[in-house]
Formats: sequence, structure tokens, C-alpha cells
Amino acid sequence: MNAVELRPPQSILDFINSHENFFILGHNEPDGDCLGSQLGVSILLEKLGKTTTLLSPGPFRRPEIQEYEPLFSERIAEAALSEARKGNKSGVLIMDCSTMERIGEGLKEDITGLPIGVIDHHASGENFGEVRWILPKAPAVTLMVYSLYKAMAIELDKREAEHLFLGLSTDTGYFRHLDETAQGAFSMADSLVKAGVSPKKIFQKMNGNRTLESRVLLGKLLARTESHLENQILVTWETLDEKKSFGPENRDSDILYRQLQSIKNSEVIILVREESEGSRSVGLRSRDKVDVGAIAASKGGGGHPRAAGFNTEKPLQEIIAELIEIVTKKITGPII
Ligand SMILES: [Mn+2]
Repeated sequence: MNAVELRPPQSILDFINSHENFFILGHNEPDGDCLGSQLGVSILLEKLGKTTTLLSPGPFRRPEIQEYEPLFSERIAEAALSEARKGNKSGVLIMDCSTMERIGEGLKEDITGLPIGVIDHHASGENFGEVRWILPKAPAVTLMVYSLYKAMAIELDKREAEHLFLGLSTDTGYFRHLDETAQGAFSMADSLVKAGVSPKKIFQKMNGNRTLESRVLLGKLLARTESHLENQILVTWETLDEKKSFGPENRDSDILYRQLQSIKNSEVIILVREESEGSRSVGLRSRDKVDVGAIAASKGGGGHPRAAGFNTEKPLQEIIAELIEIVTKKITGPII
């Protein structure tokens, strides 16, 4: 996408200009794009002379984001909240988040009554917030934050450039998901490197620091992968026992998806994890043919056409059978 498509709308610039104090939120189980855009926009606002509070419901599971946890609070302090509610100087910015559910119950309660601006790139989601800048074409929300820096003529220093690069690298699978329409992302990367970012350092941060246990768990999930339609659909799952013995901190979805997507003919990856006796989380990835965002949305979740997820109470094998049927129909059905 080009610079014109990326230009922030006047409504979001007005929203920023008309408040002095910002609460900056993102989605639960944050990733590099969520935190990178929260941190990036926070520094931008501070450079504009405003005050900001970084908030996140957590948990900070991914190794590459754990160092940022101390910068974030789970709730807004009572005093700050009553101060914010008194006047009209405070606003909320919600980054990279497609539904109010994903900001967490506590924060949802805290921000009630405050004006909300949303900056996001998810194609499906709820219509919440007074001012919304939603750009499904943007490969990362940090690209949108970058265009705010440009539009407001705020200089980028190494610190925020690293945050923005981390977000871009996370959501693009370190540039692997970008196609020929991605000039915007590469010109941003170029500017960020000029500002002092080391792509090598960020790659290592994203891909290093893993435990041996995480690789053993990965091996188990790869070993039980089931193939349907000659590898077009690949399904695997993690049991509750595995969650208990390995711990959620040893999950590494990104690398698992990457391994499965490298298999010949693979189109759709289905990953189901047992979270508790009565709940599973489902992750879906797609190469070209199937809009998994639409499938996830039909199950009460959300995401992008190529990457999406939802939660379900259905038993493991039941939800797997159901998804295989849906995806098989999408792949083998008539071309519309
Ligand atoms: Mn994102």
C-alpha cells in the first residue's frame, strides 16, 4: 500500500489533538504488533507534550515482548480515573484490537464513559469507539503508527523505530507474508533502519531465547499432525495434559504454523488447544484459497483472511471434525 492509502484520517488527528492525556490499550495476549503500536503511539504522544499511560490485560507470554511488561499496568489507578472523568482532556486509544472483549474485563470497566479512538487493521470485528481508523490492508498496525509520525512531522528515534519494526516483523512473519503491494512496508523498514534499527537484532529477539521444552512440545504437535485433501488441510492439537506439563509459556504457534505451511500443497492449518476441561482455543492459518477470518467470525472469533482464531466449548474431536468439513467445502466447492 502506498503513502496516500496510509494517510491518517483527519478524525484521528483531531482526536489526538483534542486530548491531553491518553490511556493506551491493546488486545489480550499481546504480540509484537500490539505492543509495538502501543509503545510507538505513546512515544509519539509524549513528543507532542501529552501524557500517556500504557495498559494491557496481558499475559505477556511471548519471549520477545516480556521485557516490556513492567511498562504496562493491568488497570487504571483510581485517582487517575476520577481525574480523567472530571474534565474532557482524557481520551483512550485502543490499538490492534478488533473487539472490546479483547481489552479484558477490568479495563473495559475502567474506560467506560471516556472517549475512545481505535486504530486497527483487522477486517472483521465490532464497531466500537467514537473515532475509528481501520485499515485492513495495512500489514501491521505499527505501519499506521508510522504514518502518524509522518503526518504529524514527528522525528523517529531509534527507541520507537525498534518498537515499530518489531510490530512490522511480527505481523508480516518477518516480511514473508508481504507481496508486491507492500512498498509501504518496505519504505517504512528503510526509514526505521535509517533511524538505527538493526534488522538482525530484531530477528534474533523474535526467534531466539526459546527453551528446549518448547521444541519438544513442537515435535509432539508436528508428529500428530493429520493430513486431509492431500495436505491441503493440516490439523494438529495440544492436549490439556500437555498444557499442564509444558506450560503455556512453552507454546510457539508461530514456528509451528511455519513448519506446517512449508509442507507441499498446504492451504489451511488448524491448531486446537485444550485450555481447560471445558474450553479450547482454535488457531487458523490459510495460504490463498480460504478466508479463515470469515470462518473464525462465524464461530464468534475474528482475525484476518489469512490468520484468525476463536474459542469454543466443543470437545476437541468434535470441533476438529466440524472445521475439516467447513474447510473441505471451501476448498472443493464451486468457484464463485
Ligand atoms: Mn496486528
